[in-house]
Amino acid sequence: MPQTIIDLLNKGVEAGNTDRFRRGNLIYLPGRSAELGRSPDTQLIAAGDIHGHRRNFERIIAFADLANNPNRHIVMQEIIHGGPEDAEGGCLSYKLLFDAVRYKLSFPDRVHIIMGNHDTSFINNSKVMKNGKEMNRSIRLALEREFQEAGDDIKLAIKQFLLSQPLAVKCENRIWLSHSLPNDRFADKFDPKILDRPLENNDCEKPGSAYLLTWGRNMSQQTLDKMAKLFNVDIFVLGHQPQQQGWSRAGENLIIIASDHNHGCLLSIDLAISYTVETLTDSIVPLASIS
Ligand SMILES: [Mn+2]
Repeated sequence: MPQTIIDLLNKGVEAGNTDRFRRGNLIYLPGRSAELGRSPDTQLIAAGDIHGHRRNFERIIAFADLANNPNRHIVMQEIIHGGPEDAEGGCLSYKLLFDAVRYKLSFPDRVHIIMGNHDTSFINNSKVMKNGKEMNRSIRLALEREFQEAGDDIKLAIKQFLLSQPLAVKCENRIWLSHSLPNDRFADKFDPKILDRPLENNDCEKPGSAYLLTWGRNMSQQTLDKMAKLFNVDIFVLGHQPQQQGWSRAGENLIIIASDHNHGCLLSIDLAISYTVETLTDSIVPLASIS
């Protein structure tokens, strides 16, 4: 059983590295083109933070229906930390991570799981709080209880999977998706070369650029404009910052979405057309509307 999980995670690493839309640590999604085929349903389903919310994970997968939509992609993020707990209060969200990896393996070039800041905490075994609880310790204790002497090997395999994740998705129609962006104070410290080279542990530690890209909050319009210029995009779709209503417009060029509670939502993006933030807002789908 532990070896099956380790094999699964290792296959997840391999699938991420050989994803045919991956360029360095970016996923590049073309518009309607030969590469994606000529189907009119060339779409991207984008989810926000999931945090162990299995019901929403299932709704997102049901909505995407990748099996019947061969030109449709899906982006997920922040799968871990939250949801069911074991008898000692340990975080069981690794089970959902394993299922997300299985989903990736079913559609290896169309399921893209990007790095979140909770992933960076797991990678570096550092603290991260959620609802007053230190989640890194919580998930590690649960893993040790379930896997016993294989716990260290499982934790290593999880870490390697998380470190192998792409950092962002860049669409030809000038939409960018990542967990977050550097905050104002660190915008100048962000090194875009992080997008082109293999990630190392310290890239995920403050002030490493993978850390900066996943931990920023409350970016000013000036920072948003600066990052849009740097990445050569028009619109940001991010997670990370909690959204009680499921989403918000948090800048002239920014939509934040969340998928980790009953008011969560997803975005259904047509990769073949151009958007304004206003028209993209019309593409928000409440998860509660999906059976
Ligand atoms: Mn986050």
